Amino acid sequence: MPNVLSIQSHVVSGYVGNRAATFPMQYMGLDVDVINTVQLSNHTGYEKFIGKVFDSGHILELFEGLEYNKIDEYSYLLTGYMGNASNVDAVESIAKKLKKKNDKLFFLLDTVLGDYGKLYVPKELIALYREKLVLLADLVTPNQFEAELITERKITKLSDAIEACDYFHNLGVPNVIITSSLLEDVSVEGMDNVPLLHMIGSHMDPVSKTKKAFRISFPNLPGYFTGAGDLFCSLILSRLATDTNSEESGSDKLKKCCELAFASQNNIIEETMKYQKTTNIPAPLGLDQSGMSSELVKSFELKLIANRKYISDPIVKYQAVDI
Ligand code: PXL
Repeated sequence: MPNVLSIQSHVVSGYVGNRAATFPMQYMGLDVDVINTVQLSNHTGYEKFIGKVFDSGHILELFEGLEYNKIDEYSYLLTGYMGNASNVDAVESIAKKLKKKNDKLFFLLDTVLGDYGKLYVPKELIALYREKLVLLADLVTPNQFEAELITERKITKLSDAIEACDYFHNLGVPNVIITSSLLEDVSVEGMDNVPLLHMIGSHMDPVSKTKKAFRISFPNLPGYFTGAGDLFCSLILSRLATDTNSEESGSDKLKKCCELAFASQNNIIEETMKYQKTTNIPAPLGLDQSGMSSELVKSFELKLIANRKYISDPIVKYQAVDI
């Protein structure tokens, strides 16, 4: 039975970080152990948030307890929102130890830095991700903004997105998913009238170095669904962990798992949209939550539990196609 150590934030109310990720992985049958990097009343997009960012000493002491009791062997490590720079160092040390214990450990590094052009962590984390954690990762999942910050190049065309994936491959990361990007030169038949976003996935075989990439194009939905990225990571990890078809190549598996994980996320977001306040919804691009009332922010919280059936049984509306 695959087991996961998930190191992310905790919020009392709402669904970001471990609160968005733990339940889907458990629902998919994985054993999930949880370390919280922060404990806040709610996510940072609300008018106010109260709580603590845990220091790296606290994270390391929890892991020390696991080591002491020899309950520190995992098949998957998932990390997300770190809160501060020293937590990145703590996670680096934990990742190295876990890889030593299990050389097949799969590390999904969600490079949580910000979105829509706005950082929600201290800026020194950008270099720390680039220089430390990325080098240990088996899959990275930046959004467009995060990919641009880490690779230090703008992404406006499909070729830019592919180059960004190659940047990570060249650092030794076999799997890359740019979770959403605006690409001016990609259009899709039958979807001409809607603003599109594109998920770009790329797999490079670590031995043969052969590479295959794909995209999933989908409508840019109006709203600000904080936690959607955390949810996606838990879904793709669950799919990779439970897909037992060993006949497939790594790239076929990534593509198939991505299509299903994306569909689950998309189904849940579409259901969430039915509940959100219908007035005052910001435009889909260049969003800034500051100035939004807590009531409006709350209405974007993912309706994860009510829509749990889509975690295991998504309706696939948007296909992954080779690029
Ligand atoms: O989904 C990213 C995220 C995770 N954790 C916390 C956050 C956010 C985004 O706002 O505030 C605490």
